Amino acid sequence: MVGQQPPAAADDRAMLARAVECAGHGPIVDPNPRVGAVIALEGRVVGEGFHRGAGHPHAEVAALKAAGEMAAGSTAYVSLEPCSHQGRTGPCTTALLDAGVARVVYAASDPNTEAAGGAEVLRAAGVRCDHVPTPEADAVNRRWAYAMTHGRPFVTWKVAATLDGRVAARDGSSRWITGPAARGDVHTLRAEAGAIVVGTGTMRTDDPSLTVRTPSGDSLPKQPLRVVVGREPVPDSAAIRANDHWLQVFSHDPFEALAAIHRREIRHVLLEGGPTVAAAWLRAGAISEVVAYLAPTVLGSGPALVGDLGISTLSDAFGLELVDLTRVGSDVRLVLRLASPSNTALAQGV
Ligand code: AOF
Ligand code: ZN
Repeated sequence: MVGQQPPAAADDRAMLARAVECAGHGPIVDPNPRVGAVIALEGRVVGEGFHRGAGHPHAEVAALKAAGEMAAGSTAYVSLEPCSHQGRTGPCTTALLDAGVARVVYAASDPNTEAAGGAEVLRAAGVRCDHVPTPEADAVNRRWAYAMTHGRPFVTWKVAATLDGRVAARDGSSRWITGPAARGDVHTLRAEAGAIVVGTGTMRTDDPSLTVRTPSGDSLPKQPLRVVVGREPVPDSAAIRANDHWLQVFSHDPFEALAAIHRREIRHVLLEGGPTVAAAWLRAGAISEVVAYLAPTVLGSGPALVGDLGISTLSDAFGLELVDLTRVGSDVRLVLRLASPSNTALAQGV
């Protein structure tokens, strides 16, 4: 009897949770999403797979390969709707049909219009296909999905300031506001980003090299693209010139920079610009997330972490939602999300 019953939803969720776990093995920095797949026959896992990045087989294909003959009559659990397009690789719908999969359960819909529609293709071919959304499946590709939906990368603004919100002293010194633990944490942030953006102002005052290092201090093999925004020339002696993986966008329009980055199939940008760039990007609604390190020091003077936003009254303050608060060494790290820019008085007013 058991085999004739439709599988319980709890089993579907457990299999999807495993598929999402598999997805997590994929690279964080990649043009493609992280996707995992589990092939189950009579409630038993007979194959698993995940996507190793653009150009590699999709998760479904990897899992089908692992399942071999056992894929016939199986249920395929995929963390993302199977693709139905010919991209760098062939359509997963075809692979699933060719393998004789009887049922497909997927968690997240595909926001990439070029690849979406796989569920309908499978149903039209007579395969039962169920959509079971889960928060975990959405979370694993949150930034990628944003980039697909908006046609530009997801932006995290990282800032380090004193307790009174200063990012530099009056004499311009700014390099070591936070302690070593927070500075190490920044490398983890950078390692998750496909590009790091700074303004020409930061370039001139801090001369950052923007290289990403592992916790042991080695340079990361796959460095993010360094992007300088603004019309000021980058000095010949600038540290950023020491490597060729950088570019300058001669514009103050955040969306021009983001378009240039998006064209390179980069989905997540870490904005490390100074107060002027931060203000421009905030006002434009280009920032989705803020990671703020606050040091237990007070300066009393020096530039604030963000420049003038054109706000004159408290009720127009730029509202952020606190999603995490962690002590990092002797500093504090806040992670904040921005409400949709269209909901803020600020974005409407500028
Ligand atoms: C993946 N991995 O496991 C699945 C994806 O250029 P392509 O051929 O690799 O296609 C990329 C698109 O395929 C991707 O943006 C997403 O919409 C869809 N599904 N992608 O990278 C996978 N299942
Ligand atoms: Zn696919």
